Amino acid sequence: MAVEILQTTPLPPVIEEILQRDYTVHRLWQASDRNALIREASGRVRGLVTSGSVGADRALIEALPRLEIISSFGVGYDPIDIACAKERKVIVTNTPDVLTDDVADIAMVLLLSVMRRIPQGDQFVRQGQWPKAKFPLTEKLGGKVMGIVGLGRIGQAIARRAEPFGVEICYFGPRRKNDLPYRYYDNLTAMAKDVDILMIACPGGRETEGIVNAEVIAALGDKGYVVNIARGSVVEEPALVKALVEGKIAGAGLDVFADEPHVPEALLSLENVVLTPHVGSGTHQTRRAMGELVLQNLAAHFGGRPVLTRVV
Ligand code: 8YV
Repeated sequence: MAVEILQTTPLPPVIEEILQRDYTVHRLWQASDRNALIREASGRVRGLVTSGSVGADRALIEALPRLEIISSFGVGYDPIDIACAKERKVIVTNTPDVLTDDVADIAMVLLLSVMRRIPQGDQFVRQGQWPKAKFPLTEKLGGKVMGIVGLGRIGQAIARRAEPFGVEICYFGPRRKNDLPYRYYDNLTAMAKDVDILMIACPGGRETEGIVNAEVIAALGDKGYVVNIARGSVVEEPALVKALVEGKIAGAGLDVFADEPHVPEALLSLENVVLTPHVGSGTHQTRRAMGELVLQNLAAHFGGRPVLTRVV
């Protein structure tokens, strides 16, 4: 008898194929009656496959009495109730490392796009304005100071990319990292005052909720840029939108939002923002690698071996 898995969200097709071949899979997002599906399968489901966007709340975890493992697609696990998983002795795994480079790439792309006004340049050419007018000058990246909020794997990968552009790096986080050569701040407002770019790369969740608040944004000032590739929850979004609308900061590159897939209406008409639909890890290669890790964690657990990338 194949192990029964509850799956909350689709995965890349090659991964789906293997999942369906090796397990009996209940596809929650396709169920016309979610609760009925959970009730019917709850006594048999031993694995939950979810993502860093969908997660698993207490109600779902508690509805599955035989649950042993939550294998999540994504590095962030903020929408998974970790406390509940611990109480229930459910293993939680995520997909770190394999997506670090792509997310760091998107961070640099967003930063350069907003500073160099790439979307506007593209429109300028397409709309036939080039023969008639000169494209306005933009902002140089080299020589700027970047303050990274959260110097974890992704933050460090961004630092490694930014340095060769001539960017000076400093960081804010819960603790100083003595093995890294960058200046540390234990106060986010103080760092925002000293930098040109606030690069948000920390985990989401309660500990970082709203830490980039109105005070931090004001400290960054009207020459400052915000880039967020982490979670919308880290930023007080209304304060950021207000600062952008009023020109209190220079611009923002945003891949994540408070209420995805909904983006604040006010941002849509602004010239000083570049918006992407949470695609940091969104390449064929990386999504496949993430999916493989989801499968490997499940296979390890149900094969009686330690999982590869355990959160708790
Ligand atoms: C994924 C992410 O797109 O890894 C994360 O935490 O936010 C992204 O890589 C997401 O988890 C999948 O929905």
